[in-house]
This record gives sequence, C-alpha cells and structure tokens, in this order.
Amino acid sequence: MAEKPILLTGAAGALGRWLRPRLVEKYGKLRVSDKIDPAPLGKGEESVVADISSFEQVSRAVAGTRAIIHFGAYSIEAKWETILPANIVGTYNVYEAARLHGVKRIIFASSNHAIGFHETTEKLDADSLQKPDGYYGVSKAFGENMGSMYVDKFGFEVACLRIGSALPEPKDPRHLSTWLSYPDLFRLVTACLDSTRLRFAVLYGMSRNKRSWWDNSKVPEVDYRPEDNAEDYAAQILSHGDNRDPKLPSTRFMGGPYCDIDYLKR
Ligand code: 15L
Repeated sequence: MAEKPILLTGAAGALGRWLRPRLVEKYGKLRVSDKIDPAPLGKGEESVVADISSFEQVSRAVAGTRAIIHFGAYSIEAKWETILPANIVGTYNVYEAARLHGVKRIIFASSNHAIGFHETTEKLDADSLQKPDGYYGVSKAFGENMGSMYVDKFGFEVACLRIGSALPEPKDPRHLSTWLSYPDLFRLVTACLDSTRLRFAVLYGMSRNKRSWWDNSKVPEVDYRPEDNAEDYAAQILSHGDNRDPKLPSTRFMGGPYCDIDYLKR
C-alpha cells in the first residue's frame, strides 16, 4: 500500500511555504492545508482547504494522513476573540480529528511566548514552567497541554516546538538569543518526524545561538542538530550598541515586545 501523506496545516504561511518543497523532497507526499488555497501545488503535494476552527473541515484535512505538522494558527498576539477560534478551538480540532482518524504523531508549533515572562537572565529547559506573556502565549501553552493529555490518555506522540524568532536572518538584539533559521526549522521538524522514541517532548525552536536562553539537552529522543548561529550577525546588529531600556518588560523578559502589551497600563 502506498505511504500516506504527512499533513501540514498553516501551509500558506511564511514558514509553511518555505518548508513545503523540502518536506516533499524528504518524505515524498505532503497534504497541505490552510483556510486560503495554498496553491500552486508542487509535485507530491495535495491540498485540502480547511478553516481550522471548523471540526468538520479539519477532520477532512486529517483523514488518511500519517502525521501532522500543526502550524495553522493566528501567529501573533491578538485579542481573545481572535485567538479563541484559531488557536484554542483549532488546536483541539486537530488533536481530536487525529484521534478519530488514528493519526498519532503531531508536531505542534508552540512558541517562546508560552514561556515569555521568564527573565532573560534564566536558562530554561524542557521542564521549565510555562509563563505565557499574552493570549497568544496562553493558546500555545494550551496546545502543549493538550498534547501532553493526548499522549498520556490516547498514546499519541507529540513534539511541542517553542519556536523563538523564525526568520531568514536575525534583525535585533533579542534575536541574538531567539533566532531560528529556516534550515534549522526544517532540521527540527524532521528530527521530530523521524524520532523512533518520541512520546511527549518540549523543544526550543532555536538555532545554535551563542546567547541562547534555552537548552534542549533533556530531550535526547529528538536528534536535533542546529547548524546556524545568530552570533554571525552580532557585529552588524550591535553596530550602534544595544539601546534597549533594561527596565522595560520587553528587555527583561524572554517574550520581548509581547511583554510590554498592556503591562505598562497596570
Ligand atoms: C512568535 O511566536 C510569532 O509567531 C512571531 O511573529 C514572533 O513574534 C516570534 O514569536 C518572536 O517572539 O520573535
């Protein structure tokens, strides 16, 4: 029987578009899904258009796949009414549709904003406490906890990627700690897909940054070997110094600018 495709949600987004051809090249078959048509399709791709907040539509996207890379979400801080359908209901829909269709492996795009209110002087690992820095961060913490529950109750295999700043290049002083290059993102996602020992894993989505605040060493079951380092851009980024106010939440805490939102009103 022919191998079933892997499903990528959020396939029309920047990270999805970058990953697609590389995933197809490695795994042969990819089903891409988004609420807008993620066309044009490449060789090896099939598409199911689905609004993540509709269980019926998500279920159609999930049926007949063998693993899910769940990147579909509202991807920045927003009001609760925006986060709820896309990130809370949507994430439930993906896990529950996976259970009904017998798909056990989910790679969940969490975010550094699930731990955004940790001080930048700390070093975090897989066991560090969640400390969301807004509704978006809460939704990512929720997605991690749903994953944990589906692992323990239903035997899922879930990797939660606390993605830092996934960008072609780091652009500001914070990124020297949080940057995740696109090639390293691909290495991370494929290491999770290929792991033969995955149960529940929390990994920081970061490159091999010299100034990193995070540590993935407690997750040896995922053989992630990042190759890029934000330090290569440090001289350029810091050419006019680091002019951030050390007292601002955006400087003190890992989540950066998200930590300033509403904080200063209290
Ligand atoms: C994220 O999770 C967001 O999706 C992205 O837009 C950035 O804000 C990034 O985190 C970051 O913290 O740099």
